[in-house]
Amino acid sequence: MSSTEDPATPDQPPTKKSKSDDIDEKTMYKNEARKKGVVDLNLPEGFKDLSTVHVPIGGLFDQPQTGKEWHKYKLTQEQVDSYWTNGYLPNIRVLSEDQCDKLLEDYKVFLDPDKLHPGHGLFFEFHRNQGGDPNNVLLHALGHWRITAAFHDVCFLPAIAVPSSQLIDPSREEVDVRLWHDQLFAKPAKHGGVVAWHQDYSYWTRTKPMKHLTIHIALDDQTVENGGLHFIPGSHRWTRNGMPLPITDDNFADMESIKGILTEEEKADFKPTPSLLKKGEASFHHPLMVHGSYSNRTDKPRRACVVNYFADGVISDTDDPLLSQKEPVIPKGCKMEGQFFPIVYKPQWESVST
Ligand SMILES: O=C(O)CCC(=O)C(=O)O
Repeated sequence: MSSTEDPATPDQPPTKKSKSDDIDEKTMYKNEARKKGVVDLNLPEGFKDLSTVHVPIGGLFDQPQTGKEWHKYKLTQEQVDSYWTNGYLPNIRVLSEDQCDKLLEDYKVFLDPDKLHPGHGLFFEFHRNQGGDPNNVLLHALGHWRITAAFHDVCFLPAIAVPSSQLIDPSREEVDVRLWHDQLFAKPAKHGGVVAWHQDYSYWTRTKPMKHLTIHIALDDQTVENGGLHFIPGSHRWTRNGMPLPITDDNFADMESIKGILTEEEKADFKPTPSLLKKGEASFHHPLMVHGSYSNRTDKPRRACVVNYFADGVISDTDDPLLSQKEPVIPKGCKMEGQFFPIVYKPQWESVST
């Protein structure tokens, strides 16, 4: 561990007594899918929770030292315009093959059915098979940045944090960016499951305003055959009274479920487009972008890691726990900050001249 633990991490969650003290389990877990993924395991003595460290730990990439080094990660105006027109921006190289392999070493431990990672108790959620069908397996987890150094550092990767600052605010101002959470999505060879069509912000209305963004990083080449990520271009304009589309399948298992809530016009515009990411490439997508993926029937696994960010200034819109039942609540109306929501990039870092 480096000596670079963030000295400026005063942003502790507010400590006033919250209503959550009185919430029963039924209210806390809004759906069965979340309840199934609850992780409750004691950690080995001395196991460090890496979410207390708000700078890269080192090892995965070289942290930029000058404004010029930060600048080289910026998107062109054409890329920014394309994001706002289509709702997503695919095929941006953010990791080398070697960096992906390093992450896959950690991934293999998480996928091991016979033993748990010693830090397993730090996951916010862990679903070994989200849909429950043994013929359509989808591993889905949140919180691994707390557990391994390489996944910790992905959340601070300049190649995703700098572009996010350009894309995350609908005003198109470049803004300070914070981590919301990370995710793993893995489909095993031959019997990998689907991820049903959804908009991410349908799951995130407990935070507002909507200044959020998702980065999906392929750790294996993605194809149509192995269940690569697909988008519905333009669907980031689909809302219901200013709100996202309702969630149609908590377990991500039914690709057809969204059809029941689309208008005729939306159905006509429903044109799934594969992103065909290569290993180490990422796509950036809008919080209202409808996306999903089909099953993996190939003889190789399809693994991805996802980082979700929001703009600094986003507030909590709930007195319920935000990520799991174990962390302190951020009361409704209070700023999202503290141990689990570090700053990952500030545009002012680009002004450093030496
Ligand atoms: O891995 C998948 O196919 C789905 C991932 C996803 O929902 C996302 O990247 O937001």
